[in-house]
Amino acid sequence: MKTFLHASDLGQLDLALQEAAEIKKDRYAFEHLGKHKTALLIFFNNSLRTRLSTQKAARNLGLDVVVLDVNQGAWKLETERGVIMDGDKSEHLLEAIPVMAQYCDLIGVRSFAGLTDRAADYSENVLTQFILHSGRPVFSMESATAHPLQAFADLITIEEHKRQARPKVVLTWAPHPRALPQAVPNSFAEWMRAADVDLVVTHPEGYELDPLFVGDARVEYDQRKAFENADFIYAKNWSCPGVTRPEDYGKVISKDADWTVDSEKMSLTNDAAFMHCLPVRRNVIVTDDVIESPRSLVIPEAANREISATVVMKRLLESL
Ligand code: AN0
Ligand code: CP
Repeated sequence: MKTFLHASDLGQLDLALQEAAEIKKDRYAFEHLGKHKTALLIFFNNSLRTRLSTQKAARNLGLDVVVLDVNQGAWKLETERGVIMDGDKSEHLLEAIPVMAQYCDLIGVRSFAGLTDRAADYSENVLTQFILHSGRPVFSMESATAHPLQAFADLITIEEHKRQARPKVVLTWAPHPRALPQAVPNSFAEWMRAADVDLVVTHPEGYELDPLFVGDARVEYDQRKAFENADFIYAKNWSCPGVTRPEDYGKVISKDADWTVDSEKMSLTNDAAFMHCLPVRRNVIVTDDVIESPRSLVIPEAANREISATVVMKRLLESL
């Protein structure tokens, strides 16, 4: 595996899940693979879980790790080719990427969507430049359209906690005061479609996800109806994907507090587990009692980020 962006990059998901279970039992089993090798983790945006879990995963594999916060201490980077660089940006990605590649063997990139130019975001402009110009295996640590390390961790968590062979998994939009990317729901939908689950997506009209990710998954606009008999409720806010109305791309078109996940709605489910990738705004996305309930999986889900990252970097190291 040379790049990690989509579920298909891992090949057969059941084998990847088996590998994850083995690594969880003995997370240092592949410590020899990273000897005298370095992972470079580049953050264009904030992170708590990805920053910590990916470093831990790299150490599990015996890798050295270098973390770069582009916005803290590096030169401001231009990402568009052809720009006259007489503004505040001192260096272009086209030089920075091959330079950074000199000092490492693997590269992880966090670079969120700008949420103004749909075509640029959906072409994965920044991640693609790393793939083209680094000559190194590159993995997304949440890029413009996808958060595959999160979706893989979510799948591992569902596999560990499911009570039936083919659980009903509901991806529900929830309100948020600020515009957030579509990366998490995109990847979650993509990975659930690739896995053996019954996926239902629920959101207000106008929040339709890109067909590239959501495919022909069932969409139910009535959130309460979607929750009926659910085994897993996966909450997330996302901004308008601009599928039905391109002019609304990246905007907050609803803040409807009736979409907050609360215990009354959870009571419609099949005693469903609650999931969220975190960070989460309490009493906006989900009420205190639901996130604190024994059916909340948010902490085990975050713990599995170390496991998903270990499997992914193991696969990348094996490709060197
Ligand atoms: C980001 C998002 O919604 O994509 C990161 C989630 C893992 N969330 C925020 O910016 C709050
Ligand atoms: N879930 C997740 O990716 O969290 P961070 O943004 O804190 O890394």
